Amino acid sequence: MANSRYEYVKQFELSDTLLPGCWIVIRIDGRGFTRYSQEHGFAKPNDSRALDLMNTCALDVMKEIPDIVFAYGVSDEYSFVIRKTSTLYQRRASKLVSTIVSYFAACYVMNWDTHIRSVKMRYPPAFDGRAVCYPTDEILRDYLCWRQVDCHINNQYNTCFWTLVGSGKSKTEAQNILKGTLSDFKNELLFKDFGINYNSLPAMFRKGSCVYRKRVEEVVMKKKEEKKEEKKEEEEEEEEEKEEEKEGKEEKEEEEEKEKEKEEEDRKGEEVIRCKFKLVVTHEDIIKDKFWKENANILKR
Ligand code: DGT
Ligand code: MG
Ligand code: MG
Ligand code: MG
Ligand code: MG
Repeated sequence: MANSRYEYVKQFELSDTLLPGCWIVIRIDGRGFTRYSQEHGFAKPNDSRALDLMNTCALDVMKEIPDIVFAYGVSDEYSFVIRKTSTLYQRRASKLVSTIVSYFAACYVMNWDTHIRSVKMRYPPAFDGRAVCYPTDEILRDYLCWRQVDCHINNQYNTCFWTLVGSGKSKTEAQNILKGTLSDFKNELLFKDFGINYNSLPAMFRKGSCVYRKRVEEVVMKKKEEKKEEKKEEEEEEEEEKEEEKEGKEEKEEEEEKEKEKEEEDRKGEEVIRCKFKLVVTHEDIIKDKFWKENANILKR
């Protein structure tokens, strides 16, 4: 097909290819969710239904885009980590961001009713998105630490703030009480004045949410059909050998006996251990080495 005289306009499309060999993080964030949360009566400071909804959307995104190896969510945001060697959309930032952010928003609408049953969605949600490259595993981990520390700081502050407000303090009074205070003070305030042990609050609120493929070992019964296939192959091989050797009658009897044994085994089936990678949502510490040692497969990709 001949090019039209208008094709030259393509030159105006500038490249936004992300650096090769780097981790790509796409972070999305709810637009105006301060208002969105209010309008839909989300519990303060954390609404389990709203957070579960975010997690379901993140799972949907990860099922759709297998190059995402890890996701971390807190509040109205989610960070999606795309593997270093991915060539998805030729690593074009605008393609990656727009695909993930629009799919996430669509899932948010689709999944609303199953999570937030009692409230009708009043207006469509929107999310912004950005892409950032991180050149090393260490810096990627520091990025995720940054988000989890942020989760902790905000959650601790917000828990204190809304507990004070709930106890009758005005918002200004609550703000003044918490101004410039350290973590220990806040924990003590919660414990001494309100009997709340911060560490016993739900892990989802304190740690945020991680989505990744976890290696799990499963004991399964190997199917008869599969076994039969294997046996068939074995038998065929044996037969070939035997034909070459041209055996006598005695060996034929042996053969028949073996066959009987095999049939017996087929009936019983066989227990085998299989490794699977199962998509999970967890609320755990991703700052310490422990998580990355236990889930070494995540950064290997
Ligand atoms: P933005 O992102 O610049 O468009 O503005 P916002 O309003 O989305 O602000 P952002 O993203 O910095 O902060 C998230 C807001 O969403 C914050 O005001 C708290 C609210 N939010 C997030 N999760 C919950 C929740 O579970 N319950 C309630 N009540 N509010 C939440
Ligand atoms: Mg924002
Ligand atoms: Mg927001
Ligand atoms: Mg936010
Ligand atoms: Mg198209």
